[in-house]
Amino acid sequence: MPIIRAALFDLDGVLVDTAKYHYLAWKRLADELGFTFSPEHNERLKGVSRMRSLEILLEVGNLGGLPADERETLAAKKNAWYVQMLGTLTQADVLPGARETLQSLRARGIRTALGSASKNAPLILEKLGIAPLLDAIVDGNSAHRAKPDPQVFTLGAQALGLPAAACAVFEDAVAGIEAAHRGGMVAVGVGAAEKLPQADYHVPGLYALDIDAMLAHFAAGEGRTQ
Ligand code: B16
Ligand code: MG
Repeated sequence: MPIIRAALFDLDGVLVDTAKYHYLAWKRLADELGFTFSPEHNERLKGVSRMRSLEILLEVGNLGGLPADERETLAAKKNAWYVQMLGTLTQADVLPGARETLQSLRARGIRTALGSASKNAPLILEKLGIAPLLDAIVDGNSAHRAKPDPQVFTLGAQALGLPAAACAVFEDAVAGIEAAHRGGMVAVGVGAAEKLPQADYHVPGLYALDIDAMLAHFAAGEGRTQ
């Protein structure tokens, strides 16, 4: 019967859509390496760390097994293109309902935190102007174990001083839902429900979130469905 006292948010796909920029940068790298990288391939990179994303991309191009230093160079190249694209982000790029959700949660005394795999999270938050709405920020710079490992969310709960059982995680990726569950937290799937069957509660986007209905759902003991 979880009483939710904290909400932990994934970044890409939940608060902002940076997946399109990740895709353009990875595709440019694949083009340079001489193979096709499709939007379908890109789905496999969502919520996955930068180096693991590169490994998946190289598998697609049958280039697995490159030495570590070459992989580092390729990842750095992709990141430089991606960071250049982030330069165009503005406050208008916050996904619909995200800013209002953070504000409403805090107005009710529910604490908020970021739990993102991205090492670029500080830059993205600054561009979006939403860092002041987050009580704690955990990202790829402070968490080193990639989702589905729960580290990014466990550190968020710790930073807020709250037990995992009091936390709800908002995620758009299967690996993130699994991370929440492994960390002992309930998970709200953001996006198409059929893509996130393991989530304990679903919303198509934060614009559609009814906070009262969600809190009642979890307070009624409708927590973990798995
Ligand atoms: P970076 P999230 C994730 O963000 C992205 O979904 C994923 O595509 C990306 O590879 C990962 O961050 C690392 O990002 O290269 O900026 O460190 O969904 O966990 O907020
Ligand atoms: Mg995500």
